Amino acid sequence: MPLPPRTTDRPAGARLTFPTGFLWGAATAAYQIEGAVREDGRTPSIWDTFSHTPGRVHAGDTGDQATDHYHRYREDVALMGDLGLQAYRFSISWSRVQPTGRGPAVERGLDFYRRLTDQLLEAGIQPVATLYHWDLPQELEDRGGWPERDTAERFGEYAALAAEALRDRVAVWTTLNEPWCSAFLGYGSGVHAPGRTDPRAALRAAHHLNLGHGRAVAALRSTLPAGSQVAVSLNLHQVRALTQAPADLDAARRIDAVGNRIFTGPILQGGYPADLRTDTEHLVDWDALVHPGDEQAIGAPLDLLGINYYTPTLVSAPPADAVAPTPAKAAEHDAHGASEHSPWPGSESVLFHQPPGDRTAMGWSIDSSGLFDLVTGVARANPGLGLLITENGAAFEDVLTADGEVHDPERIAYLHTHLAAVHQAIAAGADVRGYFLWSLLDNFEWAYGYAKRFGAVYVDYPTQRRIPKASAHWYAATARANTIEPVPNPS
Ligand code: IFM
Repeated sequence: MPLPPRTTDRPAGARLTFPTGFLWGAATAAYQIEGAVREDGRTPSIWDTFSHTPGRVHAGDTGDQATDHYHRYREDVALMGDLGLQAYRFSISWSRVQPTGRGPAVERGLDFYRRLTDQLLEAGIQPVATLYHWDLPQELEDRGGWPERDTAERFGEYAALAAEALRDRVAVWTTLNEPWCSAFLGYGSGVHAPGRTDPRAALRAAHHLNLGHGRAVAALRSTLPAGSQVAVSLNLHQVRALTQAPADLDAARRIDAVGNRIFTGPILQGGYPADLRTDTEHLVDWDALVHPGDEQAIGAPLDLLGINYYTPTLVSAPPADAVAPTPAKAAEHDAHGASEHSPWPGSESVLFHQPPGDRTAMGWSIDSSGLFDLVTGVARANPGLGLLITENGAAFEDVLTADGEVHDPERIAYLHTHLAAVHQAIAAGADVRGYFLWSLLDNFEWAYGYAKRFGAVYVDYPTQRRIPKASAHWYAATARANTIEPVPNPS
Protein backbone atom coordinates (compact mmCIF):
# COMPACT_ATOMS: atom_id res chain seq x y z
CA MET A 1 0.00 0.00 0.00
CA PRO A 2 1.76 3.20 -1.09
CA LEU A 3 2.18 5.98 1.42
CA PRO A 4 0.07 9.04 0.74
CA PRO A 5 1.92 11.98 -0.81
CA ARG A 6 3.41 14.72 1.37
CA THR A 7 0.66 16.37 3.36
CA THR A 8 0.18 20.12 3.48
CA ASP A 9 -3.05 20.22 5.46
CA ARG A 10 -1.56 22.22 8.31
CA PRO A 11 -2.57 25.86 8.60
CA ALA A 12 0.33 27.95 7.26
CA GLY A 13 2.70 28.90 10.07
CA ALA A 14 1.43 26.23 12.48
CA ARG A 15 4.11 24.61 14.62
CA LEU A 16 5.13 21.03 13.80
CA THR A 17 4.42 18.75 16.75
CA PHE A 18 5.91 15.27 16.88
CA PRO A 19 3.83 12.28 18.00
CA THR A 20 3.49 11.75 21.74
CA GLY A 21 6.31 9.49 22.91
CA PHE A 22 8.67 10.50 20.09
CA LEU A 23 12.14 9.83 21.47
CA TRP A 24 14.69 12.66 21.46
CA GLY A 25 18.25 11.50 21.82
CA ALA A 26 21.89 11.92 20.91
CA ALA A 27 24.47 9.37 19.80
CA THR A 28 28.18 8.64 20.18
CA ALA A 29 30.54 5.70 19.60
CA ALA A 30 33.10 4.08 21.86
CA TYR A 31 36.35 4.73 20.00
CA GLN A 32 35.30 8.27 19.15
CA ILE A 33 34.83 9.38 22.75
CA GLU A 34 36.02 6.95 25.42
CA GLY A 35 39.81 7.21 25.45
CA ALA A 36 41.33 5.02 28.22
CA VAL A 37 42.46 2.61 25.54
CA ARG A 38 44.77 0.63 27.80
CA GLU A 39 42.60 0.47 30.92
CA ASP A 40 40.78 -2.38 32.62
CA GLY A 41 42.00 -5.07 30.29
CA ARG A 42 41.14 -3.40 26.98
CA THR A 43 43.36 -4.45 24.07
CA PRO A 44 43.86 -2.67 20.72
CA SER A 45 41.11 -2.60 18.15
CA ILE A 46 41.72 -2.09 14.44
CA TRP A 47 41.20 1.64 14.99
CA ASP A 48 44.01 1.77 17.57
CA THR A 49 46.34 0.13 15.08
CA PHE A 50 45.15 2.25 12.16
CA SER A 51 45.31 5.57 13.98
CA HIS A 52 48.80 4.79 15.22
CA THR A 53 49.97 4.04 11.68
CA PRO A 54 51.64 7.17 10.27
CA GLY A 55 49.70 8.83 7.47
CA ARG A 56 46.36 7.16 8.12
CA VAL A 57 44.62 9.82 10.23
CA HIS A 58 44.72 13.59 9.90
CA ALA A 59 47.54 15.12 11.98
CA GLY A 60 48.36 11.72 13.46
CA ASP A 61 45.35 11.99 15.80
CA THR A 62 44.35 8.89 17.75
CA GLY A 63 41.53 7.88 20.08
CA ASP A 64 43.95 7.36 22.97
CA GLN A 65 42.35 10.12 24.97
CA ALA A 66 39.48 11.26 22.74
CA THR A 67 36.99 13.09 24.98
CA ASP A 68 38.04 11.06 28.02
CA HIS A 69 34.44 9.93 28.40
CA TYR A 70 35.59 6.74 30.14
CA HIS A 71 36.51 8.88 33.12
CA ARG A 72 34.05 11.72 32.60
CA TYR A 73 30.88 9.76 31.89
CA ARG A 74 29.17 11.06 35.04
CA GLU A 75 29.67 14.66 33.93
CA ASP A 76 28.51 13.71 30.42
CA VAL A 77 25.34 12.05 31.67
CA ALA A 78 24.63 15.11 33.83
CA LEU A 79 25.04 17.23 30.70
CA MET A 80 22.56 15.00 28.85
CA GLY A 81 20.15 15.52 31.72
CA ASP A 82 20.59 19.30 31.52
CA LEU A 83 19.86 19.09 27.79
CA GLY A 84 16.66 17.17 28.46
CA LEU A 85 17.71 14.16 26.39
CA GLN A 86 15.36 11.22 26.71
CA ALA A 87 17.69 8.64 25.19
CA TYR A 88 21.40 8.13 24.64
CA ARG A 89 22.82 5.85 21.97
CA PHE A 90 26.36 4.67 22.74
CA SER A 91 28.45 1.80 21.46
CA ILE A 92 30.18 -0.94 23.39
CA SER A 93 33.86 -1.54 22.76
CA TRP A 94 34.28 -5.22 21.87
CA SER A 95 37.96 -4.97 22.91
CA ARG A 96 36.94 -4.02 26.46
CA VAL A 97 34.47 -6.85 26.80
CA GLN A 98 36.34 -9.64 25.02
CA PRO A 99 39.89 -8.39 24.43
CA THR A 100 40.95 -11.23 22.16
CA GLY A 101 37.60 -11.45 20.42
CA ARG A 102 36.90 -14.84 21.95
CA GLY A 103 36.49 -16.50 25.32
CA PRO A 104 34.89 -15.24 28.52
CA ALA A 105 34.00 -11.60 29.16
CA VAL A 106 36.26 -9.30 31.14
CA GLU A 107 34.08 -8.05 33.99
CA ARG A 108 36.07 -4.83 34.46
CA GLY A 109 35.30 -3.91 30.87
CA LEU A 110 31.61 -4.65 31.27
CA ASP A 111 31.55 -2.74 34.55
CA PHE A 112 32.13 0.51 32.69
CA TYR A 113 28.93 -0.04 30.70
CA ARG A 114 27.09 -1.11 33.86
CA ARG A 115 28.13 2.14 35.56
CA LEU A 116 27.27 4.21 32.49
CA THR A 117 23.82 2.68 32.06
CA ASP A 118 23.08 2.91 35.81
CA GLN A 119 23.90 6.58 35.64
CA LEU A 120 21.69 7.05 32.58
CA LEU A 121 18.75 5.25 34.16
CA GLU A 122 19.13 7.30 37.33
CA ALA A 123 18.93 10.44 35.20
CA GLY A 124 15.82 9.10 33.45
CA ILE A 125 17.65 8.69 30.13
CA GLN A 126 16.99 5.55 28.13
CA PRO A 127 20.19 3.72 27.11
CA VAL A 128 20.35 2.44 23.54
CA ALA A 129 23.35 0.17 22.97
CA THR A 130 25.16 -0.49 19.71
CA LEU A 131 27.27 -3.64 19.72
CA TYR A 132 29.66 -2.72 16.92
CA HIS A 133 30.71 0.72 15.76
CA TRP A 134 33.75 -0.24 13.66
CA ASP A 135 36.25 -1.25 16.37
CA LEU A 136 37.07 -4.90 15.70
CA PRO A 137 39.55 -6.40 18.21
CA GLN A 138 42.90 -6.36 16.41
CA GLU A 139 43.43 -10.01 17.20
CA LEU A 140 40.41 -10.92 15.07
CA GLU A 141 41.72 -8.81 12.20
CA ASP A 142 45.02 -10.65 12.54
CA ARG A 143 43.06 -13.84 11.97
CA GLY A 144 41.54 -12.42 8.78
CA GLY A 145 38.93 -9.93 10.02
CA TRP A 146 35.47 -9.53 8.52
CA PRO A 147 36.37 -11.19 5.21
CA GLU A 148 36.55 -14.42 7.26
CA ARG A 149 33.38 -16.24 8.26
CA ASP A 150 34.65 -16.98 11.75
CA THR A 151 34.48 -13.28 12.65
CA ALA A 152 30.68 -13.45 12.29
CA GLU A 153 30.55 -16.37 14.72
CA ARG A 154 32.78 -14.51 17.18
CA PHE A 155 30.47 -11.48 16.94
CA GLY A 156 27.47 -13.62 17.88
CA GLU A 157 29.35 -14.85 20.95
CA TYR A 158 30.32 -11.33 21.98
CA ALA A 159 26.70 -10.17 21.53
CA ALA A 160 25.54 -12.82 23.99
CA LEU A 161 28.12 -11.70 26.59
CA ALA A 162 27.19 -8.04 26.28
CA ALA A 163 23.46 -8.79 26.40
CA GLU A 164 23.83 -11.03 29.45
CA ALA A 165 25.64 -8.26 31.32
CA LEU A 166 23.28 -5.43 30.40
CA ARG A 167 19.94 -7.20 29.90
CA ASP A 168 18.47 -5.67 33.05
CA ARG A 169 19.47 -2.15 32.03
CA VAL A 170 19.26 -1.83 28.25
CA ALA A 171 16.00 -2.49 26.40
CA VAL A 172 16.93 -1.23 22.92
CA TRP A 173 19.89 -2.70 21.03
CA THR A 174 21.37 -2.23 17.61
CA THR A 175 23.79 -4.83 16.29
CA LEU A 176 25.98 -3.05 13.72
CA ASN A 177 26.46 0.60 12.96
CA GLU A 178 26.87 1.37 9.25
CA PRO A 179 28.23 -1.96 8.04
CA TRP A 180 28.75 -0.34 4.60
CA CYS A 181 31.58 1.70 6.11
CA SER A 182 33.09 -1.31 7.87
CA ALA A 183 33.11 -3.36 4.67
CA PHE A 184 33.77 -0.86 1.89
CA LEU A 185 35.81 1.87 3.57
CA GLY A 186 37.66 -0.63 5.76
CA TYR A 187 38.45 -3.26 3.11
CA GLY A 188 37.71 -1.46 -0.20
CA SER A 189 38.93 2.13 -0.34
CA GLY A 190 41.03 1.60 2.79
CA VAL A 191 40.33 5.05 4.25
CA HIS A 192 39.07 3.38 7.41
CA ALA A 193 40.58 0.66 9.59
CA PRO A 194 41.93 -1.86 8.87
CA GLY A 195 42.93 0.03 5.71
CA ARG A 196 42.82 -2.84 3.24
CA THR A 197 42.12 -2.19 -0.45
CA ASP A 198 40.75 -5.41 -1.87
CA PRO A 199 37.31 -5.37 -3.54
CA ARG A 200 36.90 -9.11 -3.04
CA ALA A 201 37.63 -8.85 0.66
CA ALA A 202 35.19 -5.93 0.92
CA LEU A 203 32.32 -7.99 -0.53
CA ARG A 204 33.19 -10.94 1.67
CA ALA A 205 33.28 -8.59 4.66
CA ALA A 206 29.81 -7.30 3.79
CA HIS A 207 28.39 -10.82 3.85
CA HIS A 208 30.08 -11.69 7.11
CA LEU A 209 28.92 -8.46 8.71
CA ASN A 210 25.39 -9.42 7.66
CA LEU A 211 25.89 -12.90 9.05
CA GLY A 212 27.33 -11.47 12.26
CA HIS A 213 24.23 -9.30 12.52
CA GLY A 214 22.07 -12.41 12.16
CA ARG A 215 24.06 -14.28 14.80
CA ALA A 216 23.83 -11.26 17.12
CA VAL A 217 20.06 -10.99 16.65
CA ALA A 218 19.72 -14.65 17.64
CA ALA A 219 21.96 -14.13 20.69
CA LEU A 220 20.05 -11.01 21.76
CA ARG A 221 16.69 -12.71 21.34
CA SER A 222 17.72 -15.65 23.49
CA THR A 223 19.29 -13.47 26.19
CA LEU A 224 17.16 -10.34 26.51
CA PRO A 225 13.87 -10.20 28.39
CA ALA A 226 10.63 -10.11 26.42
CA GLY A 227 9.78 -6.62 25.24
CA SER A 228 13.39 -5.69 24.42
CA GLN A 229 13.85 -4.23 20.97
CA VAL A 230 16.47 -5.26 18.43
CA ALA A 231 17.62 -3.19 15.45
CA VAL A 232 20.48 -2.52 13.06
CA SER A 233 21.69 0.95 12.00
CA LEU A 234 22.34 1.38 8.29
CA ASN A 235 23.76 4.43 6.54
CA LEU A 236 21.43 4.06 3.59
CA HIS A 237 22.46 6.12 0.58
CA GLN A 238 19.67 8.22 -0.90
CA VAL A 239 20.88 7.60 -4.43
CA ARG A 240 19.80 9.98 -7.18
CA ALA A 241 20.59 9.74 -10.88
CA LEU A 242 22.00 12.88 -12.49
CA THR A 243 19.56 12.53 -15.40
CA GLN A 244 16.80 10.16 -16.36
CA ALA A 245 18.95 8.71 -19.16
CA PRO A 246 18.98 4.89 -18.96
CA ALA A 247 22.75 4.79 -18.36
CA ASP A 248 22.48 7.21 -15.42
CA LEU A 249 19.52 5.31 -13.99
CA ASP A 250 21.59 2.15 -14.25
CA ALA A 251 24.46 3.84 -12.41
CA ALA A 252 22.01 4.73 -9.62
CA ARG A 253 20.72 1.16 -9.56
CA ARG A 254 24.28 -0.16 -9.19
CA ILE A 255 25.14 2.14 -6.30
CA ASP A 256 21.82 1.39 -4.65
CA ALA A 257 22.68 -2.32 -4.95
CA VAL A 258 26.19 -2.21 -3.45
CA GLY A 259 25.45 0.72 -1.14
CA ASN A 260 22.06 -0.28 0.26
CA ARG A 261 20.47 -3.49 -0.96
CA ILE A 262 23.54 -5.57 -0.12
CA PHE A 263 22.33 -5.03 3.47
CA THR A 264 18.59 -4.40 3.22
CA GLY A 265 18.21 -7.34 0.80
CA PRO A 266 19.20 -10.11 3.20
CA ILE A 267 18.27 -8.25 6.40
CA LEU A 268 14.79 -7.14 5.37
CA GLN A 269 13.81 -8.60 2.01
CA GLY A 270 14.73 -12.28 2.24
CA GLY A 271 18.04 -12.42 0.37
CA TYR A 272 20.75 -10.82 -1.75
CA PRO A 273 19.38 -9.07 -4.85
CA ALA A 274 20.04 -10.80 -8.17
CA ASP A 275 21.39 -7.62 -9.80
CA LEU A 276 23.99 -7.17 -7.04
CA ARG A 277 25.18 -10.74 -7.56
CA THR A 278 25.45 -10.13 -11.31
CA ASP A 279 27.29 -6.80 -10.91
CA THR A 280 29.90 -8.43 -8.67
CA GLU A 281 30.07 -12.03 -9.91
CA HIS A 282 33.54 -11.44 -11.39
CA LEU A 283 34.74 -10.66 -7.86
CA VAL A 284 33.03 -13.21 -5.62
CA ASP A 285 31.41 -16.58 -5.98
CA TRP A 286 28.21 -15.80 -4.14
CA ASP A 287 27.10 -19.43 -4.08
CA ALA A 288 30.25 -20.39 -2.20
CA LEU A 289 30.23 -17.32 0.04
CA VAL A 290 26.60 -17.58 1.15
CA HIS A 291 26.04 -20.90 2.88
CA PRO A 292 22.64 -22.58 3.04
CA GLY A 293 20.73 -21.00 5.93
CA ASP A 294 22.75 -17.76 5.97
CA GLU A 295 20.04 -15.61 4.42
CA GLN A 296 17.43 -16.98 6.83
CA ALA A 297 19.72 -16.20 9.78
CA ILE A 298 20.44 -12.69 8.49
CA GLY A 299 16.74 -12.06 7.86
CA ALA A 300 15.61 -12.77 11.44
CA PRO A 301 12.80 -10.31 12.18
CA LEU A 302 13.76 -6.95 13.69
CA ASP A 303 11.72 -4.64 15.88
CA LEU A 304 13.21 -1.45 14.50
CA LEU A 305 15.43 -0.23 11.69
CA GLY A 306 17.96 2.49 12.47
CA ILE A 307 18.58 4.94 9.63
CA ASN A 308 21.67 7.16 9.56
CA TYR A 309 21.47 10.03 7.07
CA TYR A 310 23.72 12.98 6.30
CA THR A 311 23.58 13.82 2.57
CA PRO A 312 22.20 12.44 -0.68
CA THR A 313 24.32 10.65 -3.29
CA LEU A 314 24.20 11.92 -6.88
CA VAL A 315 25.57 9.64 -9.61
CA SER A 316 25.86 9.20 -13.33
CA ALA A 317 27.32 6.73 -15.79
CA PRO A 318 30.80 7.49 -17.06
CA PRO A 319 30.83 9.12 -20.50
CA ALA A 320 30.37 6.49 -23.22
CA ASP A 321 33.87 7.21 -24.57
CA ALA A 322 35.62 6.78 -21.18
CA VAL A 323 38.58 4.49 -21.67
CA ALA A 324 39.12 3.40 -18.10
CA PRO A 325 37.23 3.34 -14.82
CA THR A 326 37.77 6.38 -12.62
CA PRO A 327 37.91 4.99 -9.10
CA ALA A 328 39.69 8.00 -7.67
CA LYS A 329 36.89 10.23 -8.83
CA ALA A 330 34.33 7.91 -7.29
CA ALA A 331 36.16 7.75 -4.01
CA GLU A 332 36.52 11.50 -3.84
CA HIS A 333 32.82 11.72 -3.23
CA ASP A 334 32.33 8.73 -1.00
CA ALA A 335 31.75 11.15 1.84
CA HIS A 336 34.47 9.66 4.03
CA GLY A 337 37.77 10.66 2.43
CA ALA A 338 39.58 10.22 -0.84
CA SER A 339 41.46 7.14 -1.95
CA GLU A 340 42.71 5.86 -5.25
CA HIS A 341 40.80 2.68 -4.50
CA SER A 342 37.06 2.53 -4.98
CA PRO A 343 34.67 1.61 -2.18
CA TRP A 344 32.14 0.44 -4.82
CA PRO A 345 33.27 -3.03 -5.98
CA GLY A 346 31.91 -3.94 -9.39
CA SER A 347 30.70 -0.38 -10.02
CA GLU A 348 34.02 1.45 -9.88
CA SER A 349 33.39 3.55 -12.97
CA VAL A 350 30.17 5.18 -11.75
CA LEU A 351 30.68 8.94 -11.42
CA PHE A 352 29.76 10.79 -8.23
CA HIS A 353 28.69 14.43 -8.36
CA GLN A 354 28.54 17.21 -5.85
CA PRO A 355 25.04 18.73 -5.92
CA PRO A 356 24.97 22.54 -5.96
CA GLY A 357 24.15 24.45 -2.80
CA ASP A 358 25.39 24.71 0.76
CA ARG A 359 27.75 22.16 2.26
CA THR A 360 28.93 21.19 5.71
CA ALA A 361 32.56 21.26 6.82
CA MET A 362 32.84 17.70 5.50
CA GLY A 363 31.97 19.02 2.03
CA TRP A 364 28.66 17.13 2.16
CA SER A 365 25.76 18.87 0.49
CA ILE A 366 22.93 19.91 2.77
CA ASP A 367 19.64 18.52 1.50
CA SER A 368 16.92 17.50 3.92
CA SER A 369 14.69 16.27 1.08
CA GLY A 370 17.07 13.29 0.91
CA LEU A 371 16.04 12.33 4.45
CA PHE A 372 12.35 12.62 3.59
CA ASP A 373 12.75 10.54 0.42
CA LEU A 374 14.88 7.96 2.20
CA VAL A 375 12.57 7.50 5.18
CA THR A 376 9.38 7.36 3.16
CA GLY A 377 10.98 4.95 0.69
CA VAL A 378 12.12 2.63 3.49
CA ALA A 379 8.69 2.86 5.12
CA ARG A 380 6.97 1.93 1.85
CA ALA A 381 9.27 -1.05 1.33
CA ASN A 382 8.92 -2.30 4.93
CA PRO A 383 5.38 -1.82 6.16
CA GLY A 384 5.02 -2.46 9.88
CA LEU A 385 8.70 -1.88 10.68
CA GLY A 386 9.33 0.85 13.26
CA LEU A 387 12.04 3.33 12.27
CA LEU A 388 14.55 5.31 14.29
CA ILE A 389 16.81 8.00 12.93
CA THR A 390 19.90 6.70 14.73
CA GLU A 391 22.22 9.41 13.34
CA ASN A 392 21.81 12.79 11.70
CA GLY A 393 23.85 15.93 12.12
CA ALA A 394 26.59 18.05 10.63
CA ALA A 395 30.15 19.25 11.12
CA PHE A 396 30.85 22.97 10.88
CA GLU A 397 33.86 25.17 11.66
CA ASP A 398 32.86 25.86 15.25
CA VAL A 399 34.71 28.52 17.19
CA LEU A 400 34.72 29.14 20.92
CA THR A 401 34.32 32.90 21.06
CA ALA A 402 35.53 35.40 23.65
CA ASP A 403 32.10 35.38 25.28
CA GLY A 404 32.65 31.68 26.08
CA GLU A 405 29.95 30.56 23.67
CA VAL A 406 29.85 28.62 20.43
CA HIS A 407 27.44 30.19 17.99
CA ASP A 408 26.51 27.62 15.35
CA PRO A 409 23.49 28.87 13.43
CA GLU A 410 24.34 26.61 10.46
CA ARG A 411 23.97 23.52 12.66
CA ILE A 412 20.67 24.80 14.06
CA ALA A 413 19.44 25.33 10.49
CA TYR A 414 20.63 21.86 9.49
CA LEU A 415 18.89 20.21 12.44
CA HIS A 416 15.77 22.27 11.92
CA THR A 417 15.35 21.38 8.24
CA HIS A 418 16.14 17.72 8.83
CA LEU A 419 13.74 17.47 11.75
CA ALA A 420 11.10 19.10 9.57
CA ALA A 421 11.78 16.37 6.99
CA VAL A 422 11.30 13.71 9.67
CA HIS A 423 8.06 15.36 10.72
CA GLN A 424 6.92 15.46 7.11
CA ALA A 425 7.78 11.77 6.68
CA ILE A 426 5.74 10.92 9.77
CA ALA A 427 2.85 12.97 8.40
CA ALA A 428 3.17 10.97 5.19
CA GLY A 429 2.75 7.73 7.14
CA ALA A 430 6.30 6.63 8.09
CA ASP A 431 6.48 5.12 11.59
CA VAL A 432 9.50 7.07 12.86
CA ARG A 433 9.76 6.62 16.63
CA GLY A 434 12.72 8.80 17.49
CA TYR A 435 15.71 10.88 16.44
CA PHE A 436 19.32 10.72 17.64
CA LEU A 437 21.45 13.72 16.90
CA TRP A 438 25.01 12.95 15.81
CA SER A 439 26.74 13.72 17.98
CA LEU A 440 26.41 14.56 21.64
CA LEU A 441 30.07 15.69 21.81
CA ASP A 442 32.74 16.78 19.38
CA ASN A 443 34.87 13.70 18.96
CA PHE A 444 37.41 11.67 16.97
CA GLU A 445 36.01 11.84 13.45
CA TRP A 446 37.85 8.77 12.14
CA ALA A 447 40.30 9.58 9.32
CA TYR A 448 39.68 13.30 9.93
CA GLY A 449 40.84 13.02 13.54
CA TYR A 450 39.72 15.97 15.67
CA ALA A 451 39.59 18.36 12.70
CA LYS A 452 35.83 17.97 12.23
CA ARG A 453 33.36 18.86 14.93
CA PHE A 454 29.94 17.17 14.84
CA GLY A 455 29.01 17.77 18.47
CA ALA A 456 26.09 19.69 19.92
CA VAL A 457 28.54 20.13 22.78
CA TYR A 458 31.93 21.67 22.04
CA VAL A 459 34.93 19.90 23.53
CA ASP A 460 37.98 21.98 24.31
CA TYR A 461 40.43 19.10 23.90
CA PRO A 462 43.39 20.50 25.88
CA THR A 463 41.22 20.97 28.99
CA GLN A 464 38.40 18.51 28.12
CA ARG A 465 35.94 21.24 29.06
CA ARG A 466 32.46 20.71 27.63
CA ILE A 467 30.64 23.79 26.32
CA PRO A 468 27.11 23.28 24.96
CA LYS A 469 26.87 25.06 21.61
CA ALA A 470 23.88 27.23 20.71
CA SER A 471 22.56 24.20 18.79
CA ALA A 472 22.57 22.13 22.00
CA HIS A 473 20.33 24.71 23.67
CA TRP A 474 18.11 24.80 20.58
CA TYR A 475 17.88 21.00 20.50
CA ALA A 476 17.13 20.84 24.23
CA ALA A 477 14.27 23.32 23.85
CA THR A 478 12.97 21.42 20.84
CA ALA A 479 13.09 18.08 22.64
CA ARG A 480 11.28 19.54 25.65
CA ALA A 481 8.57 21.07 23.47
CA ASN A 482 8.36 18.04 21.14
CA THR A 483 7.75 20.66 18.49
CA ILE A 484 9.54 22.73 15.86
CA GLU A 485 8.64 25.85 13.98
CA PRO A 486 7.86 25.27 10.30
CA VAL A 487 10.82 25.88 8.01
CA PRO A 488 10.09 28.74 5.60
CA ASN A 489 12.23 27.39 2.73
CA PRO A 490 13.40 23.87 3.51
CA SER A 491 16.75 22.93 1.97
O1 IFM B 1 31.23 10.08 13.03
C1 IFM B 1 30.54 9.27 12.14
C2 IFM B 1 29.91 8.11 12.88
O2 IFM B 1 30.85 7.37 13.58
C3 IFM B 1 29.22 7.19 11.91
N1 IFM B 1 28.33 7.92 11.06
C4 IFM B 1 28.80 9.10 10.42
C5 IFM B 1 29.44 10.02 11.44
C6 IFM B 1 29.95 11.30 10.76
O3 IFM B 1 30.89 10.97 9.79
